[in-house]
Amino acid sequence: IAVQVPPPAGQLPADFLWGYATAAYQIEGSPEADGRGLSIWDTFSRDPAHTEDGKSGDIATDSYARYEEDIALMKSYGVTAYRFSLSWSRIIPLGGKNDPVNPAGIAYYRKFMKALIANGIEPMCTLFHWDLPQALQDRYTGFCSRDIIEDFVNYAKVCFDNFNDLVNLWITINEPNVYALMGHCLGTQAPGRSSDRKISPEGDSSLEPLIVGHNLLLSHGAIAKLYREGGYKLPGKKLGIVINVNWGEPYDDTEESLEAAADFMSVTSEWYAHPVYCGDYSERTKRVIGANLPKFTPEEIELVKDSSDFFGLNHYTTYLIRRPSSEISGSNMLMRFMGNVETTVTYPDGTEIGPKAGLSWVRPVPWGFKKLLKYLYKNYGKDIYITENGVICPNEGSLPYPEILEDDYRISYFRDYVDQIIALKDSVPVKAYIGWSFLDNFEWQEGYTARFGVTYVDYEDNLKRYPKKSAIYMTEYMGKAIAKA
Ligand code: PNW
Repeated sequence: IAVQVPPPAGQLPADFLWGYATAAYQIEGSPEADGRGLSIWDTFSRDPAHTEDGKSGDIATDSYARYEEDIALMKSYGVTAYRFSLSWSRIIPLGGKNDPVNPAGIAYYRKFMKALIANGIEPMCTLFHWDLPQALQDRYTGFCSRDIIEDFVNYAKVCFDNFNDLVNLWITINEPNVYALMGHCLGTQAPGRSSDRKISPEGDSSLEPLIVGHNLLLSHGAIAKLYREGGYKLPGKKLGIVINVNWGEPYDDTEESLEAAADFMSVTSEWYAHPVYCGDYSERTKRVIGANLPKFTPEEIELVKDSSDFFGLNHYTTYLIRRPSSEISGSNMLMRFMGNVETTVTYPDGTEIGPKAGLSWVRPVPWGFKKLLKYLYKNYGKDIYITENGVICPNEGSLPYPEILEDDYRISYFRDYVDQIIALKDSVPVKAYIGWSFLDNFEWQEGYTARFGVTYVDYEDNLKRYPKKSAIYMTEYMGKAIAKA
């Protein structure tokens, strides 16, 4: 494929990390290999009603078996880092602190990480990217219970003891906000609990996302304490959390819309970021969520405060925010958890915020990313690691091979977003840019219908991998943008 690559707008420092991300359940397959236990995503996605194409992650991209081929391809892309997650139920099949550790799972991930390092790729390792061991969900309803904290800390300790010599960059949790809302409010993701859709037989779970969020934060704080006090935080090593933050731009310049946008930012990101960086829920989050928001004790505030060495940011898009035209009904939980606001992509004059993409919720709005980076650095003062950023081209799901490789829309998205980092390089310290995703994969409730990869995976022909045009473009663009050591 011929690709025109213009010179980047400026230089990033030589130690800037660049690469792609994936998550265990989305790529590994091999659900029974080497003594793996069941996770809530096995259970959830094996019900065909739960995914767009009725398919589960049982096969995914078969990356558990094909890791050598995948790493070779990654190396050919010139990346310097790879963000992946560990499958908790491969390491402790039943999940808990009194359950046996699985040596085969540990051996596998050690072999895998060593292969990355041997190829010059820095492992960026996430402990929990949503695939909770099913046994813990069954035992005490997973993150609904405080019992999860000790079990999660124990799992983290097993990982630190076995992999810390190979990992400099640890991530505790991927997107606690998305896990709490999708899994315990909308019910569109595992464990599929929802007050609106009543997927779970237990029925009402209206307080659940608040409790789940709280237990995710406490788990993160306890793991950070173990990491620091347990002697794992050696020079050059870091541990943090990853939060998904989209930018909320006021719909118009009325006071009402400014307040609505602030409320949106408060409950989508501040809910998690404020405790982690400042020690408690923010006053605005307390006000917007109301009396049901759990309270931290003074000891817990100390535990979660300043518990992340960096701001791990997953960012995809920007919305226009206004107050809803009509009263939000009590059952519309998501709305309430979004700060009693309405999101739209259309300005008052009818123009749209960005071109339509292949999924309804993500449109390219690079200027929103720039505003967000400034906002996050001003509020939290931490180095920022972009741990996910990506898009799907319009029609990408239905295009045949080889046309599907011509993803110019993704190229523009990546270039425009990277250019914001370059533009801010003297004012906002961004240390890494990790795109979502290394390859097309199991996109949760969308099944295999949504292709976020820079690598096309042919699900009809033995999962063969083909670099899309964006992969080729990014290799050259980032190669030029990052200064040589
Ligand atoms: C992330 N939003 O989730 C996840 O970390 C990935 O596993 C996933 O495949 C990827 O994004 C693409 O969806 C998100 O509503 C879920 O803005 C929701 C949003 C963003 C990211």
